[in-house]
Amino acid sequence: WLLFMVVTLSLYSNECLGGSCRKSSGVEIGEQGALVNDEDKFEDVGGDNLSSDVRQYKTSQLHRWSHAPVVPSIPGSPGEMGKAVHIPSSQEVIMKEKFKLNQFNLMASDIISLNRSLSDVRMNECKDKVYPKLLPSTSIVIVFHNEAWSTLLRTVWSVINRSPRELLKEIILVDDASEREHLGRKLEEHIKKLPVPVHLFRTQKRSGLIRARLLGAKHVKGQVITFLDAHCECTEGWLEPLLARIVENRKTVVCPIIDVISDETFEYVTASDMTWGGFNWKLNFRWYRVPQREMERRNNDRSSPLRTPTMAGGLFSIDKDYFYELGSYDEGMDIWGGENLEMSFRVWQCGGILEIIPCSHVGHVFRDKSPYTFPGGVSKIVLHNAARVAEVWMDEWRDFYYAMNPGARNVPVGDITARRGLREKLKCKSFRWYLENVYPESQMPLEYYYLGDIRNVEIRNCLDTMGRKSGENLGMTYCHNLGGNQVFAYTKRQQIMSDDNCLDSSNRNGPVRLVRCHGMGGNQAWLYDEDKKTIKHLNTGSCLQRPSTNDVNTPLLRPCNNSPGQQWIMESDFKW
Ligand code: UD2
Ligand code: MN
Repeated sequence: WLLFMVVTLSLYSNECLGGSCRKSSGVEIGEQGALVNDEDKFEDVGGDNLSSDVRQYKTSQLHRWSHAPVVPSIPGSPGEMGKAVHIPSSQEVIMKEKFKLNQFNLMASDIISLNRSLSDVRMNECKDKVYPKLLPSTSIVIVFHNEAWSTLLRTVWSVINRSPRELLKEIILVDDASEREHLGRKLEEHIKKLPVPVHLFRTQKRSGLIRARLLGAKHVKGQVITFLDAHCECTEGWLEPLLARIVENRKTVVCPIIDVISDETFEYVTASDMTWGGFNWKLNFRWYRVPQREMERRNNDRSSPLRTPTMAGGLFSIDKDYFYELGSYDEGMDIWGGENLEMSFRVWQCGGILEIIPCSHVGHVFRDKSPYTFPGGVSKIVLHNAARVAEVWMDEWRDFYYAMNPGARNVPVGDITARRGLREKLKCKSFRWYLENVYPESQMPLEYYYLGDIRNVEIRNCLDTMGRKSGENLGMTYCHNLGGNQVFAYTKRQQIMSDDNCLDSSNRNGPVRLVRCHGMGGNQAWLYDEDKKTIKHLNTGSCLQRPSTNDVNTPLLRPCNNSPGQQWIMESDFKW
């Protein structure tokens, strides 16, 4: 039994706004110490409660939403207007020490006020937009494990200061079994004094961000759930466009543009509006450039909603009822990872729409490393979560995941019958449909002849990316039969791909390189002759040949001569 201690704290609202007003004063402590068992922990609270449906918010009346910060910041303080903070070199040692606590510059963060100002980063078209006068209210759900005080509270304050009060139902904090003193009583006392209702719930033992979010979502009273990470800063006008879009179509799941708060200086840096979400064979979320196709669909209006194949995962709004209709989250996922792609595939395949709203900007502290523990081991947890995504949603394309991740087969996926049942119940479309209609630019080829290693007949070695990046040479080494760097797909478009790179050559006698796949043929088109076992480079007419000397392991192009050094076997020994 997983036991959760649920502590509701501090409901203080000084004003009665909007139609659905619930007056309360002072501090309300409810359900303190209540123990909720496994079974009803994740009960479906959306269900038939249609009173919260955003459909009732359809209106033609428009409104110019504006609001002043609840607590104005002090001009001239460090980091104001999102500027960088620099720590004097005399304090570098302690700065570096503190960095390790959260994997960001905690000292810089602590110097900046909790309600620092940010500049209005929106493009001009956005500043002129008007939104419906009637918008649903939202509850902000923020989960955290061992978050720093200043980043957590700055997230909260940025919500308070830059959201229209009538749209902000409450802020729900979920402490996922943190071990830091400041997140205990001190936090409980602090949130009581905040000018909007802030509730704090705690998981009794570490449950991971997915189950922590489910706990938070369960207590949501607003019509829309908005999830944020615990180290974010919302900018001017971030909320209205998200809510307005959901009112237009309640099955739209919307994300802001996620800007970058520097982990070194806490400078607020605007991100490009020309990137969208994709993923690679390892099932990592990745940003890629928005294709021309999507720009045309939007009539080249960069301020209009951008349909994205996947979302980063941390920052999005969703109609509360739709969240549950769609199967909330996979509670079989632990700690971190995978839930972002899971929800992305699920939204698209099951009839929803996933968008980035370019008029909404929220900053996030991106880190190079994870600061917290992964009980049971990082790779085991991440592979377990990803396998659940692959097994439930990706049909035969799950092979790419298993082929790319040596060892993934040995990680148990757990019971997935409920999630497969959900897919059935919602009559969700296939992954092929998703690739064809939502993400034709995907790194996962729609049609392919072969997936596996490519072995040279003469020296019995295999092509190997050696983990190198785009622009670097292809390698070759003994065949290990484990997949990973030795897995290639030979596609119907005549590419030989490894993840998002393709074999590429621009010289009839040159080395073969790995270059980001462009899908346009050209230097990336190869013809495999099953009888002759040759791999011919179409542009130059040369053949792929094993490296000529033993100390250089880069495969080359040479005039075709039918020698065994130019013969390749596309047959796999390994199982995925
Ligand atoms: C990204 C997402 C994050 C999540 C993750 C994949 C953004 C900006 N961030 O990674 O939201 O989708 O991908 O899972 O899109 N946390 C817990 N309990 C845990 C571990 C984490 O409560 O056991 C909290 C953590 O304190 C943070 C949130 O979950 O507030 C997200 O974790 P992260 O910041 O480490 O994830 P990030 O930004 O690397
Ligand atoms: Mn984060």
